[in-house]
Amino acid sequence: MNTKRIFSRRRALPVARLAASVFAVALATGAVAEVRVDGPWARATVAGQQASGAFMTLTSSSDARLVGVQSPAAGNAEIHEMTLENNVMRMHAIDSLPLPAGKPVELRPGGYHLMLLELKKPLDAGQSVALTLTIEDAQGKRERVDVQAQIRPLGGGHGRMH
Ligand SMILES: [Cu+2]
Repeated sequence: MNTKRIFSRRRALPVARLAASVFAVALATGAVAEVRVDGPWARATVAGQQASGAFMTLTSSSDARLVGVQSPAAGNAEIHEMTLENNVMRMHAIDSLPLPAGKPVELRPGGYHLMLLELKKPLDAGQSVALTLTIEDAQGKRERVDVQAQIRPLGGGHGRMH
């Protein structure tokens, strides 16, 4: 993930082996999935509200998975899915969200979403909130994608939990 750190750890290697490892890193970098992020937004909160949802459409150029999310605005953030249990919509944290090659995956109210928890201050409509997504490709290589999500007002009545 952090190539600088890898290089410094391997600085003691003989030159020939170092060159080989640089080549391997370059190949791996070429294989990293490119992920397009469309329409990122987060739901505004009122004072005292500890959690909110963030939504967007993710399209990866190759098979990959969303494996994590972080935000400086939140003490904790998770990937959530909604399921219907006995006619009640419930949300669960999931470890990863598959991003099949070329297929747009929609995160939206009532479906998959990013859950921002332990909010440090209210999310005010009209501003934006920074998110960092961690994407893992089919080879297990991870990359980070920075996203600015527009904060939109609370909708009337629909999906108040998010
Ligand atoms: Cu949630």
